[in-house]
Amino acid sequence: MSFTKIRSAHTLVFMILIISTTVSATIDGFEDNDISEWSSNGGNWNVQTSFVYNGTYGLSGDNGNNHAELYRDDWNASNGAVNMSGYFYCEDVGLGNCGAGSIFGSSDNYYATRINPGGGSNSVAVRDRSEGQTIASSSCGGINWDTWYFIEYDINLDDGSHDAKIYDSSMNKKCELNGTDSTISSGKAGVKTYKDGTKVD
Ligand SMILES: [Ca+2]
Ligand SMILES: [Ca+2]
Ligand SMILES: [Ca+2]
Repeated sequence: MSFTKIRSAHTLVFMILIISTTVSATIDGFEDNDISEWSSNGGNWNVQTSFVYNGTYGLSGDNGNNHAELYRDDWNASNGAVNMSGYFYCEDVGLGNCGAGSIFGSSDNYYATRINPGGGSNSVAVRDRSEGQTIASSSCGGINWDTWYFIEYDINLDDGSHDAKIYDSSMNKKCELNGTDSTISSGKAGVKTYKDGTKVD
């Protein structure tokens, strides 16, 4: 390989390192009893002690019959990988549906993967809010009320690929959803509720 080619290869590697970022959005468990590092788009978001997967504290999100989001201010990305994970739970409060899951984007233009115990075949889905588009969905072998699930949701903003894995609380993988889309170029990672009863830890 000529010196010029070696130098070009090095320049390319250097550019990839410079322009590609990774956001590791791992839910921290809320044990500091403080969500001041998060910003909400509607809804009621509270640290509480009644529905907890680990430790003393967990998060609850309610918004009547509507969607609401809670983004962490420092989980910001416009390229590279966004790796989100956490425990999610839907309390059965009698509204028929519930959405609890991970989200990336902005309040009116986002991707979300969520569990929805009342949602029939869409009990798990990856959705693009801006286009009303379902990128992938599955019954996932049944999603139950009042049960903790672990969601691992990875988006690559450079190629538009989505990979969502849903595990039961024993970390047995229930299903995996894959899809590709590239509509959204930037935003923040966070969590999502639909209706009432969403819990996160
Ligand atoms: Ca906790
Ligand atoms: Ca905190
Ligand atoms: Ca789209």
